[in-house]
Amino acid sequence: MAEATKAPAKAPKLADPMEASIEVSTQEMIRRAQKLQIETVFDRAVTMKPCAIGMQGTCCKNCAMGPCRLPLPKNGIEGEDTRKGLCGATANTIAARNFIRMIAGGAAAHSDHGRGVVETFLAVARKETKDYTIKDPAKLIQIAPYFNVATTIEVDGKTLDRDLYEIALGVGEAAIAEWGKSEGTLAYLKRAPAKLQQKWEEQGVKPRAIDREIVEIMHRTHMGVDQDYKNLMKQGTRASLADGWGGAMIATDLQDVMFGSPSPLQSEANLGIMKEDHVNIIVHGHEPLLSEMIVAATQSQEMLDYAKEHGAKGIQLGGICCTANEILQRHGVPPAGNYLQQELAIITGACDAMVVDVQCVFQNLANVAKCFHTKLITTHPIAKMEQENVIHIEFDEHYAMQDAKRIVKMAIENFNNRSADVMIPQHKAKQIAGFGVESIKYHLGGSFRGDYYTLNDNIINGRIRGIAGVVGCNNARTKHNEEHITIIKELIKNDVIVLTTGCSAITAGIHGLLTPEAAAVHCGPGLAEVCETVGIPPVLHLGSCVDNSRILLAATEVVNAGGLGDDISDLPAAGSAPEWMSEKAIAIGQYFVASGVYTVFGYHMPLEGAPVFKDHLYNDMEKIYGGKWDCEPDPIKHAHKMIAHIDKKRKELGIDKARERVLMDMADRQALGMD
Ligand code: BF8
Repeated sequence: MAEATKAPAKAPKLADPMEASIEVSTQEMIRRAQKLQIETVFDRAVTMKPCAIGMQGTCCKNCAMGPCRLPLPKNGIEGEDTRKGLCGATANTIAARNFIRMIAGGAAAHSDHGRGVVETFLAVARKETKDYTIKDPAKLIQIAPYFNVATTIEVDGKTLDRDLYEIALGVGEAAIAEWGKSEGTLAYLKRAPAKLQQKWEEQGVKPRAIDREIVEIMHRTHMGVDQDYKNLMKQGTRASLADGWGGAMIATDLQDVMFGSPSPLQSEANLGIMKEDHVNIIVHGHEPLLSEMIVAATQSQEMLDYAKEHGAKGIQLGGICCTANEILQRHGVPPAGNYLQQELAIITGACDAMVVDVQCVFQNLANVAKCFHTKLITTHPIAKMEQENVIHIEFDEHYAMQDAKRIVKMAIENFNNRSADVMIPQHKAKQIAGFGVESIKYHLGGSFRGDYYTLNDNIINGRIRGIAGVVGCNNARTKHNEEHITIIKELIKNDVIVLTTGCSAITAGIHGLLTPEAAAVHCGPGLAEVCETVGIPPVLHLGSCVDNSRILLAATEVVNAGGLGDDISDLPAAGSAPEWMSEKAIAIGQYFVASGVYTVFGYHMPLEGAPVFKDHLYNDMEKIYGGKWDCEPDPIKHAHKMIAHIDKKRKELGIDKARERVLMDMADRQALGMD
């Protein structure tokens, strides 16, 4: 082509920082990236639109006769739905296959993480590693009976405590069998309310072994196997329960046993936690096995001296995604950001090393790291990157501290190689994190009964209208953080206490909602009064995404404490994942639904192309398990759908009038100038 006729090179489309995020440091870093001509996920979201048929959930690529695409006709379907793939698969079959394959992906991710935790736990029990130990023996003793492991022994007619490491070995061996045992059902199902266990039994969805349920999804969704969306969903449900009440719950518990159960502690959140005059190490991903050691290494005198020798004032450790939540809840290490801020941490120019393990890690980190001095280090044998600038240091739990020190040293030695101007956004917020089933009991428990009685009492008397779990990711197709924050604020304004995990929890921290002081500013009068009395934030950080199991157990404690029905589905409670994006979110959503929780997702659900299957999830599920799916992208409407559900449950429990009385009392008191 002659030079003159060449079309002028088009400038790439760039994200508008103000449209991309509500969060100021994120906006600042997007602007800096664009100035430096470094592409981020926010720009890619502008240039690449999602596939319209995939969005509807009705593209089948499970065999080479396809991909078969079954979009919904523009004017909907009149009469019989005649759409089918080459094999005859209906839109319902295709959407259900795709949906439960997402569950398989999510359940596999959480559960494989859990398997790694159990393997390390076994190494501890067998005393093969000296770097980890048993930090919470009480939790070990608490969970042992579920695995049929005795915690005492009889000697000469006397009952004695059994050796902790013997108990640990028994628990570890029984726990690892949960992935592949050939008989029975998962041990932790017994922790659920009896009525819920009964429902699972009747439906035939009690998971047998974790791996088996995931493999069976892959089999059933293979070309030409299960062609009944209801039957496919049964398996999806079974695999999701194998995640929530299986792999994820075991991961949480054994992490607590090895690293300590969290209790409330103070920290900070956002990119502003990075320090120009410190060596900045960012750990990112999901597994706390290595990051626990990195925390210890960065606090060692040897490493601090080494950092000073290199001219740094100290070492600042920060986290991204759920690795951040793990080390936050146990050590107070501040998160530097959530999922969509991972590239931005490097764009500060001050990230001396980013250490990643598994899940939610952008491959583009390697391209961004190339523009700076940042060492990008992969550590897990199942998660490497093809780019040449990425360093792989494989982590071995038997040499955990040695590996951690090697990584920290590498970061320190990189401190003086900073190539670009450092620009760390000066925004961070204070937060209280580290809540769990036990600490909720402690803070909100009755002084006499020592259980969830006071929490229940406050729900029954209406000061707390209900409980919401707000969890999950960010998604570059929605405005970063906006849905999370709008929904959470609307809930607490309406006296709904919020339990949060994952990136939603990091978001709440960044926006200042994880402090007791937030109650007076954002809460309705009832919730504000409770928070003030017991000194807790209105939004409780319960950890990482595998720690959603804590929410299941907290809900069960509420049921057991009495007065609010006899199943999770009776509670004035609802779940939400406002900006979800990962397959893990779908697995979590389904185990919450199958545990009786009304669960609302934001953005969209890949179901629009299969209205009958969608109706199965949005309506039939409630008749079966008491929980159901919903989707609402508008955050205010989203929150009010949850509140309407909470109010419906209050009415069913006969406690709706109590709340009216509380509010009337409040108004009366205000009128009398008593408040
Ligand atoms: O597991 S919330 S973006 S980091 S998937 Fe990923 Fe989603 Fe964040 Fe934690 Ni959970």
